[in-house]
Amino acid sequence: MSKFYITTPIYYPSGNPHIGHCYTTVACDSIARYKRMQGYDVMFLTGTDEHGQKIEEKAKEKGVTPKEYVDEIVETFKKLWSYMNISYDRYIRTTDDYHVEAVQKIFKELYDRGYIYKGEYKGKYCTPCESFWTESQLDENGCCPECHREVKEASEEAYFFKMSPFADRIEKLLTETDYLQPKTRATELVNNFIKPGLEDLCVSRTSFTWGIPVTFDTKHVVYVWVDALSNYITALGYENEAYNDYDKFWPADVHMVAKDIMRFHAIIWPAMLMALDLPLPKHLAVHGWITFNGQKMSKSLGNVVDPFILGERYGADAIRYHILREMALGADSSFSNEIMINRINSDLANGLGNLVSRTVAMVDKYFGGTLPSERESGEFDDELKNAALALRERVDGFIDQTQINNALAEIFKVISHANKYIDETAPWVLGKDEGKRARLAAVLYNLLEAIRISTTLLSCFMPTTMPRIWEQIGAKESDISYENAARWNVLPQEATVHRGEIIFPRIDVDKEIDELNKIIGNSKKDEPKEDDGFEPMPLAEQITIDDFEKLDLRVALVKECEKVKRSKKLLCLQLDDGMGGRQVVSGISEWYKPEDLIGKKVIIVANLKPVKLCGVESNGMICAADTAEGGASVIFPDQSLPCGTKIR
Ligand code: ME8
Repeated sequence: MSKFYITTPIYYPSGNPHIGHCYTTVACDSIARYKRMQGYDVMFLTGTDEHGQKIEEKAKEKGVTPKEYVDEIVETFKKLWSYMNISYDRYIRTTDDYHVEAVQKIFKELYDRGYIYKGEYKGKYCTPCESFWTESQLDENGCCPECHREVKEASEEAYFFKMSPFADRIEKLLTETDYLQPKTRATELVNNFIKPGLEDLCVSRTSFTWGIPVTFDTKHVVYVWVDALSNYITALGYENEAYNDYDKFWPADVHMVAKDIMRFHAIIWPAMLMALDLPLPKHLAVHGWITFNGQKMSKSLGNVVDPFILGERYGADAIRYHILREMALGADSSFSNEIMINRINSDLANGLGNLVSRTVAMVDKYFGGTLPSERESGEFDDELKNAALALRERVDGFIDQTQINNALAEIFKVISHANKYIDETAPWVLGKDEGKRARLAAVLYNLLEAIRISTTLLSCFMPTTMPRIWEQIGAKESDISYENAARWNVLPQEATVHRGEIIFPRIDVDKEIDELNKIIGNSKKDEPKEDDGFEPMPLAEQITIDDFEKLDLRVALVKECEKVKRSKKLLCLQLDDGMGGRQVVSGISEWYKPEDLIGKKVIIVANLKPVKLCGVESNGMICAADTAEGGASVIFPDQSLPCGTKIR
């Protein structure tokens, strides 16, 4: 049997988990479930990263030991995963004895091989990120380039890991293989870290004790990232006796992480594995952040949405569905209660829920709950059947590329198709005509089959509610399988349904937002209110349609993006405009980082005369809205529009 190994990052138990942690975990869980359904022998690993100065300080503030501190939070993580129906196969804690021993052996091995040496570290240290930075890596305010908080001067005797011997291999890994998903991120890594010369990494600390001691020099503890990254192999039994799965599962098929920790997984982790002479993981899937009011949702920023509260109100599956559907690989996704509730209403209540309840109610009404075996096929049947039968292959493709939002979009296309089929075939008209009973039975049977296929695939993403639908459509356990998801006529000809409760009740948006705001403590609705004091700019002079026609607005994809040197305001973007590509310079650097834009489609004024800005040529302009605060908000069109699409 083929194997499949997928991992989430191991999370810092420095505060309770939030919806951002849920995204990676639910995404990995859905892929793990899908692979299991396909027949793979799956290992799905998650866990907690429990060492480091940050934890030591938090424990001190609370007056408990670091271990007591993490034990309590780890319980909350585990409770949340059980609540969200996360089917992990193994949970690693970096305080587990076997991991500690294995990391000590890994560190010693790297030392014995000559890749780790002793030196002195002087630099800028960011405590929340546990990262040392060089001067050139700091942001424009001299702060941490990752979290933008203050860094402090630090110096200590330390061990270093030689990175430079691996620079060429890592560059090739990022640019010539499909390790990185999406690959568009390779440029920023190569330009920011590899091209300037890979600096040796400081891999031990003496300024605190909550870490794994270096066995041959015990005043040092192992740098928390070396400790943490090793989890992906120690959890399989590498250099320890606790497990025996290394040979079977390594290399990993997918490490999934958000962009904030891409560098560690795209550069440092491969370098460690190369130094140990171990095979490299196959894919690193990097997703964006779930943002809240434009900022990354994070414990330290205090803008966390509590998944327990949301789950209790709408059910874990609705939350799973919403976050999976919203996040496109590579881009950020902004969290809004209002968008979530609207999506639950439109896709789950009106789309799927309605399809199931209408179908089951009609089988009940017209046939007393059991279909007769006579059938008469007719117009529209083949389209529905073909769409449902082609679905599995499409979903397979998107899962292999970790594009879960697209996989879900495909499933919901079939669900919409089935709802449209009800309108096209008008069963309520057939039901009035005794002579059309065989046709009516065929229509309802086709609907049951389309529901069976789509919910079978959907069950990997929404594992709790789908069995309730199967009960209603009378599907047996054996009807639900990967094989049967590409077969028709699986339900018995005389299918029997069982009417049940409404699976996804419609939510009253306004009432619910008010309730939520009371609970979560947001005083405002997500949308800015009309009386926010916003004054629109005076209207410009009138133009004719011919004037407007002179403007050529197009959709373009940001392939590469970097800051223009010597400028605080300018970004230089390489665009795919569907016409051979172009370079555009835009004054939005204060509000957007290159990684916020790479992989996204934007709207450009495509026929502007070229100009030079700070010596860099610009061929066009990125369209953005003026924000009330005097900033710019880039206009992102429908991301499925092809590059070069004209906008009128
Ligand atoms: O970085 N949106 O742990 P961490 C989307 N211990 N995903 C988010 C998110 C958000 N707002 N916030 C967190 C660490 N995540 C290290 C990892 S791995 C060897 C060590 C998710 O608790 C996302 O997957 O800060 C991100 O990569 C991870 O949580 C970081 O979690």
